[in-house]
Formats: sequence, structure tokens, C-alpha cells
Amino acid sequence: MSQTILYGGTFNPIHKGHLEICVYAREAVDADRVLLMPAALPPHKFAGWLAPDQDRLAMCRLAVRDLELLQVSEYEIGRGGHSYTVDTLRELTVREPEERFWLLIGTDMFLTFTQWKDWQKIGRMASLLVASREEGDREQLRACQKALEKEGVASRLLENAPLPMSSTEIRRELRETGTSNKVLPQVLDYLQERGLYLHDPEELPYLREYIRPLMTDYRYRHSLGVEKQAACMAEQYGADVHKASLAGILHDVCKDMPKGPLLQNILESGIINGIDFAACPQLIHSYAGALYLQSHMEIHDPEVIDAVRYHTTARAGMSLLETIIYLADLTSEDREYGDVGVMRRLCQEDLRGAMIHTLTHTVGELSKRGKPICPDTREACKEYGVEIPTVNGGAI
Ligand code: DGI
Ligand code: FE
Ligand code: FE
Repeated sequence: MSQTILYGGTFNPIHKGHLEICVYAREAVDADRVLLMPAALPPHKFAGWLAPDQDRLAMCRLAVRDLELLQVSEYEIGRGGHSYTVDTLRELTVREPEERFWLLIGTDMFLTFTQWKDWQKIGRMASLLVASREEGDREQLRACQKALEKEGVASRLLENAPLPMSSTEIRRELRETGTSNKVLPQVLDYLQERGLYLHDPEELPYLREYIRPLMTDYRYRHSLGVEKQAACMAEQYGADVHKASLAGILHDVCKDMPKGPLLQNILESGIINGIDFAACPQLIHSYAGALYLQSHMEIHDPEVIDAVRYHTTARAGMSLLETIIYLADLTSEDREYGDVGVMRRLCQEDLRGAMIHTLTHTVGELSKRGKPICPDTREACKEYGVEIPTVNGGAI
């Protein structure tokens, strides 16, 4: 029977330690291949800086280039959003019903295996292959192995020498020194070329390069325009120019990403403010953007996060920064609608007037098109004294 070892992770970035454990595990069970499965987004909350999915995938491919029995699957990244191991394994076993699967995990994961989603089902589809990360307590591992065995989950403990290598430390080394001998040379070339891991996460020139491949040329030009306009307004009104630039360049970071996975992340976050996202798909990108900044980009400043989250709908009680981003989005140099000149002038002279002008226009358009108006937009209208037009005798 042919055997496959499944090895999932964020690979952020993939390093020599990952590859050594793959090679060791493959030899230990004489498997026919090891399948590396970069995750789109880890199911548990990620704290750190996560390189874009396509970059992590590309680095994995470069890393296994000369290793014959190692392959990279883009299945989870292709699906986007969270993928649970049980779902991935189900897909793999359906595709290859004759294959025997091993799941390669570390001891920390092994000891908490019963917290995984549908862990018994995982145990029916694969045996666990446990690699030590550090000198662990063998007794404890054996006890865990026995307990799982009783529940029908087979496992094998590898005797590998633990490797003192972690992606977190490698990221720190890269940021501090610009290089690391713990990643393969071709991976190092790639990440240096893309500037991954090398910068302070809030450095603007780097962020401009970061977002470029994530969006269309049109959206990219718009983002640069909003950054510029937001910085300009922040200067004029005494807001934090750096925060305004940051929120401006990143406000539409999720705009061109597939909506399904983004929506999944939003629903899991629980921050939905009464919005029916299925009925208002245009609102997905701002809520998803606020999450993306935190889960992928190590940006946690609540003011910046809220400015991104409310840039489409507005809300009652907006901060100065939120107001600036909301208005800069509509008055950046790439905007060309009819009365953009009026809006630009209002932005310079009268922020309140600008809010009233744009809210009036937005709810007018939405009502005309029979689109729902979300609770936050309604509250913002109430605050600014903007009336929501009624259609057929009632507000939509
Ligand atoms: O992302 P941008 O195109 O730069 O601009 P944006 O984030 O302001 O998105 C504008 C879209 O959002 C526009 O089509 C109007 C829509 N929108 C704003 N508020 C609401 C809304 N759509 C619905 N359904 N409900 C709202 O309250
Ligand atoms: Fe937007
Ligand atoms: Fe925008």
C-alpha cells in the first residue's frame, strides 16, 4: 500500500527544520511521499506577521524543488479561509481511497489532539506521526498515545533529535539582520526580493509593495490615492498622520479577494453589527480588512482597525481618524464622479458638511436601488440629521 505523510502548517516562512523533519519522518515509516499543506489561515488565532498566501506557497515550492519525495499541495490555500484538518483529510481520502495517510504533527499538538475538530474522524482517516520539538516527557507522550489508542487513534512517536528552530525566531532574525542561514538559499532570495519579513510592519514604502499583488491595478492606484488624501486631511485637522496613511493604504486590502473565505472569517470573528452580508456583499471587504490587518499584518492599533472596518458604512460617534478615512476614500485623486469637486472642497472646509453630503448621497442611491441600509449607516444618518428616503411608504 502506498503511503503519504500530510504535513500542514503556516510555513511562515518554510525553513530547514521543516524539511529535516519531513525527510526524517518519510524515512522512519518508509512513506512514498510527504505532502506539505500550507494553511490559508491557521484555525487558532494567529499572532504575528503572516506572509500572503501565494508567497508562502511559492516559498514551499522553492524549498522542495530538489527533494524528490516532497510535494506541495495548494488545496487549502486554494480554498481560502480556515481549513480544518478533518476536511482536508476527507478530501484527500476521497481523491485517493487506496492511500494510507499519516498526519505529521509536533508533540504540543499531539498532547492537545482531543481539542481538534472531529479528532476521532481524523483518527479513522490517518495515523498520527509525532515529531518532538523539544526534549519532551516521553512518559507523558506514551500515556497520551495509550489514551488515544483506546479511542481508535493510532500514533507513532518519532525519535528525531529536536531542532532548535522556529519560524517566529527566524522572522525576528530576518527583521533584525536581513538574512538567516536557517532558510534555504532559494527561499532567502525569494523573500528578500519580495521584502517579506524584513520590515517593520507599519513601514509605508514596504506596505505599498506588499498590497500591490493582492489587488488590481485600479484598486492599487486608488489605495495610493486614499493614503495621500488621508495624510493630507490628517495634517490639516491635527489627526495622527501616520495612522491616517496606514489606514488609507490598507483600507481596501481585501477588496479583490474571493468573498467566500472572507465572509467565513467575519462570521467566526463574531463582529457583524447586525449586517446581512449575503444581502450586502459590498460590505464584506471592510470588515474582512479589519481582521486581515490583525491576523496577517501584525497591525493591532484599534483606531486603525476601526477606521478600516467602518470605512464603507460609517457609524455613529466616529473618531476623527474614522471620519478622515471615510471621506478620503471618496475624495482621493482617482475618484471621478460628478460632484467630487464639491466633496473635495467640503473636506477642506467643513467635515460635518462633507459627512452630511456623502451620507445623503449614499442612502439616496441605496434606497433607489432597493438595497438594504445597515444599522450603523442608519445611526450615522441619525447623528448627522440625514433623512433616509422611504420607498413604497417604508424605509428599506
Ligand atoms: O471600496 P471602495 O469602492 O473604495 O468604496 P467603499 O468601501 O465605500 O464601498 C462603496 C460601496 O458600498 C458602494 O457600492 C455603496 C456601498 N455601501 C455603503 N454603505 C452601505 C452600502 N451598501 C449597503 N448595502 N448598505 C450600506 O449601508
Ligand atoms: Fe472600500
Ligand atoms: Fe476604497
